[in-house]
Amino acid sequence: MATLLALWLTVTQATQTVAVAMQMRQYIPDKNILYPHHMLGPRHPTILVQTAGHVAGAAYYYQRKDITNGSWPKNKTIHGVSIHPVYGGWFYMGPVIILEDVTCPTYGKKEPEDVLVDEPMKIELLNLFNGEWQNQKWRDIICVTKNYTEEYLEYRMIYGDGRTEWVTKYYDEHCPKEQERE
Ligand code: B12
Repeated sequence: MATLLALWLTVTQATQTVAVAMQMRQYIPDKNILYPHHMLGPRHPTILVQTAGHVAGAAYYYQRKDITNGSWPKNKTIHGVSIHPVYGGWFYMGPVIILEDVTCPTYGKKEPEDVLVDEPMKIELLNLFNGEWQNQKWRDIICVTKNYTEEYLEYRMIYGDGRTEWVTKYYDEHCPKEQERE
């Protein structure tokens, strides 16, 4: 029987994750690479990367249902957020790759590290992520040693078609043209 092993990639830059996924495409069928941005419908992504990160033991997924003393109105949606023990919130949750027919008997289950000491801190994280995520403070809920570059942050704050425009401009300004390379 086929054994499925989901690999979880945690890196600080989305470009690195995408580059890895692109290389893997030579060996792994497209259907086995699940991209986080791919949606089947509203609130229905192909892959729940935060849940995947939690069960893989990579980053703890903090959710409203874990809070006993929250004061949010019942009908208010509070989006959950994952925190990595080293990168805090400064990481991108990349594609999940399914490896078929791969077994790894030594690969045991790993619990994610709950890095927030008490419930008030967890409430603060959820409030920052839901109320004022633009100021990026949620990412610094614990002390981190690494974070995103200014350019990458700028890119993440753009939605839709603006991203292609931004990347084209960035490429034109930073990457040498063919004739300049010679
Ligand atoms: C749609 C989406 C949005 C939408 C809607 C917001 C939302 N959070 O739904 C919009 C465009 C507004 C958005 C904005 C942002 N987003 Co967004 N978004 C997503 C996306 C693509 C899907 C989220 C979703 O719809 N989930 C479906 C719901 C139903 O899942 P759920 O609430 O987790 O429920 C499941 C779990 O509870 C699970 N479950 C049940 N019981 C248990 C028990 C346990 C123990 C566990 C672990 C799980 C579990 O079952 C439920 C489903 O049945 C994800 C990527 C992804 N593929 O997951 C990124 C994602 C959540 N976003 C992310 C980010 C960073 C942002 C922004 C900050 C953007 C930015 N530029 O920086 C803002 C923040 C706004 C906000 N307050 O949420 C990151 C979060 C990273 C992190 N550290 O957690 C993700 C993971 C993207 C990524 N690849 O890194 N986002």
